[in-house]
Amino acid sequence: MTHFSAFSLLKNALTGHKNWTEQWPDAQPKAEYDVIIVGAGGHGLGAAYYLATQHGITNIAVIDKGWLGGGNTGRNTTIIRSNYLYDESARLFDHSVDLWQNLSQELNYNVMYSNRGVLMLAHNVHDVQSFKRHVHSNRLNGVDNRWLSTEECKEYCPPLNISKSSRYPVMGGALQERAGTARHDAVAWGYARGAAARGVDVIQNCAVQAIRRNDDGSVAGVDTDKGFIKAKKVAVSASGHNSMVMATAGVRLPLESMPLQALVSEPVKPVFPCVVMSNAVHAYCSQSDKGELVIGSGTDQYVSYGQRGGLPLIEHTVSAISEVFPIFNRMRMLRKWAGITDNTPDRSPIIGKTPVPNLYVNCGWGTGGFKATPGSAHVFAWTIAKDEPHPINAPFTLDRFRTGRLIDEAAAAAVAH
Ligand code: FAD
Ligand code: PYC
Repeated sequence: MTHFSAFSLLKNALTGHKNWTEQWPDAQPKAEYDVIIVGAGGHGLGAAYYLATQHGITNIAVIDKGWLGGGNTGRNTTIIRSNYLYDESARLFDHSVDLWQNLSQELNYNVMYSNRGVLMLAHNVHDVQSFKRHVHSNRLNGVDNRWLSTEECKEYCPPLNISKSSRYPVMGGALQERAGTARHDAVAWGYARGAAARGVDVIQNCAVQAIRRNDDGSVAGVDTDKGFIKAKKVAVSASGHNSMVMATAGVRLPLESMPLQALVSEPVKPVFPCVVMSNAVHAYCSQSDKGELVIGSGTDQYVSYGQRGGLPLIEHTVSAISEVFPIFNRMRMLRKWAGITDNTPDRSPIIGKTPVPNLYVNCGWGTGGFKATPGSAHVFAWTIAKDEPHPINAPFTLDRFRTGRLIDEAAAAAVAH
């Protein structure tokens, strides 16, 4: 594996970039693995990476029905933050924000993490009370978050419309300065490259059709397009399709799958220095390093596996953006897309063991799992390796929907769903 450095960049530039080696081999399945991970998104690839680097387990296959990073990891709008309300979530998401800080160095791969700050706007008294509650709760948990007045919001984000006569005037906002964005594809590629270099097989274009169980009920392996593959342990991280994959093992998940759309504008010079989210008018915006405005809002309000989404929601989103940032009124939109999000009733993920011995699941990230990729992958790897949850993911059980110990983060999820 090439080690990326200023020297290797220079050397390859001088030879016309013709001698770079492949970043990961196109692996074909072996007959048997210690661990099979279903889904080569950031969470699945990251879990394989941490299993290899932190637990010494390298006989692993990460299997994807499409190309790696082609699910929600490559479709999301890359917002990273940890300003969630409850202690359990603050620990999980802030663990991730901590890992984001040095992820490029860890992977020797530039994931372009940029802590440009995420500002969440308040437009009514309820928003003000709710965000102030989040600010206080976050600070008690050691998570940075502070309240900005309307004028301070404008100072932080100059394109913001703070006119008092607008339909939903800005009444202030909660700012997390350590929050920001990263390059989504690079996260999948960096983890894939790091895992493959340690012996992990990344197998693309191979759908898992069913999880097979032994007579004693434990996991036997997976049936795939390329035949049966035996495994001591199977871990499912197949966003959008987790309930279907897990149902083949007889495990019912409390998930509703819905399309979440996003769109980007034509590229323009740097004009938007941070990330702004407005839950009340249903829109959020940042600017990519290419110059495109990256825009989104809530999920389509119906259950679907169609990775397209409907136009009414896009129309609603751009009208909300025009309201909050009138200077973008005449921008042209270049493209839009959707991903399928798996949503739990309490809008928190499920990471842990399942009723089936040696079967693990990491799902229910809804509209907000990209930010959690390193932290979730790290604790998921621990859970798989030790057959017990890491203290950080211990509360995020499947069982909580039976016991009632829910972690209701609907407000902090911020994106309506
Ligand atoms: P994925 O990246 O979806 O990977 C799962 C993989 O499983 C896929 O590659 C899929 O092909 C594979 N798979 C499925 N079924 C099978 C099968 N039967 N066999 C083999 N493979 C299978 N989160 C944030 O934190 N911030 C954001 O700004 C943000 N914006 C978003 C915007 C949009 C438009 C969308 C759709 C999502 C957004 N999210 C955001 C959510 C975030 O993208 C996801 O929660 C996160 O990427 C999930 O990662 P993952 O690795 O679990 O899943
Ligand atoms: O979870 O912050 C988030 C988010 C932003 C856009 C989609 N999800």
